[in-house]
Amino acid sequence: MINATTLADSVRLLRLGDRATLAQAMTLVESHHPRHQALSTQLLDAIMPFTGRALRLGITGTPGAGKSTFLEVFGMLLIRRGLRVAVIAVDPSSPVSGGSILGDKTRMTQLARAEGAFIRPVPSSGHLGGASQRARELMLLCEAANFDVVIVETVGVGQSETEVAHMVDCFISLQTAGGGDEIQGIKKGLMEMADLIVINKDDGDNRNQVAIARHMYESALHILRRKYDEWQPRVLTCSALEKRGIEEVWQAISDFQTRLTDSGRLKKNRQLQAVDWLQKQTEEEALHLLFAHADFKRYFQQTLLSVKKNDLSPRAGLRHISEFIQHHYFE
Ligand SMILES: Nc1nc2c(ncn2[C@@H]2O[C@H](COP(=O)(O)OP(=O)(O)OP(=O)(O)O)[C@@H](O)[C@H]2O)c(=O)[nH]1
Ligand SMILES: [Mg+2]
Repeated sequence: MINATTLADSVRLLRLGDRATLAQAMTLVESHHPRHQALSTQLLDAIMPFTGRALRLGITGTPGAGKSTFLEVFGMLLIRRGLRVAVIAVDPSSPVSGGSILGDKTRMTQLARAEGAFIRPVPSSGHLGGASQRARELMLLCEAANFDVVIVETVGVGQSETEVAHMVDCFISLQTAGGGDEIQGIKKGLMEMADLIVINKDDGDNRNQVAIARHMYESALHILRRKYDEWQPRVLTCSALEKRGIEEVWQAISDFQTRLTDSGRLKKNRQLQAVDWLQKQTEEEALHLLFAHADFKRYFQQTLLSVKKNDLSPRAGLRHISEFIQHHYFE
């Protein structure tokens, strides 16, 4: 475990790309223990100058869309090109996807063993938000450890998807076709977040369905307002199983990166993301501090009860709580 005396050494090892140190650093940053907070902050401060060099990718898809299979093939393609690849899998143990960590061990075997790769599951910490917020810091650690491409993977449910979209440069939605999947996929919010839509399982009897889905996604994209003037999101198809279409996905990502780097958008996005992160964390922290006061918590619970019993309107309840906060903490 990293401690105050070994911190400098750990940072040095981390920068050399030592994977054991990276894993230890992640454990420290993930820790909720009050004793680890100061050290964790120190570590993140120390690595800050060495972050920002990697390409940050996000990938989302419903359970079973083929994320693990795709990342295995895609990751190995990057490795063969001499790039170091880190995968941060947010919330793979959620009840929805059910036990995928085991699945990943069997599906990302090659990548898991590759010299230049690092795979890290981020277990759901009770509420989805927590896990994906931490993922941002894990991503920075990977950058300091000299990874060229950092991929944050998330299951396509709930807010974790939005949060991941807001911590990466390029956000990829991995889809499947048939059985109404494309209707599911054309959820407005997701379509507007995605920079690339990749329809997987373009093989066997499925190919016709994939062609139809591709057309639907393309039509939908043309109706929607673009996220960036300089980039029209693309729809690609691939078969992770048969290892086809994967190069084309990498090519599209590279085009995206070039386009947004040239326009200066990539840099601007990262600045905005950092500020947004601080804003959200501050709000969370403020709430946390407030509820840490036993007297506030008690008053809050009492007010809830009064509202429940109809003794108080919700509006009046809010005013009482607000006055309590004003009176106790700001006067
Ligand atoms: N036919 C076909 N099957 C695929 C393809 N890619 C993945 N699969 C299969 O789809 C199933 C789910 O694949 P995974 O890679 O585990 O999917 P996932 O998105 O990681 O799923 P979760 O981890 O549960 O969210 C497996 O049985 C894969 O073999 C593909 O390109 N073609
Ligand atoms: Mg998986």
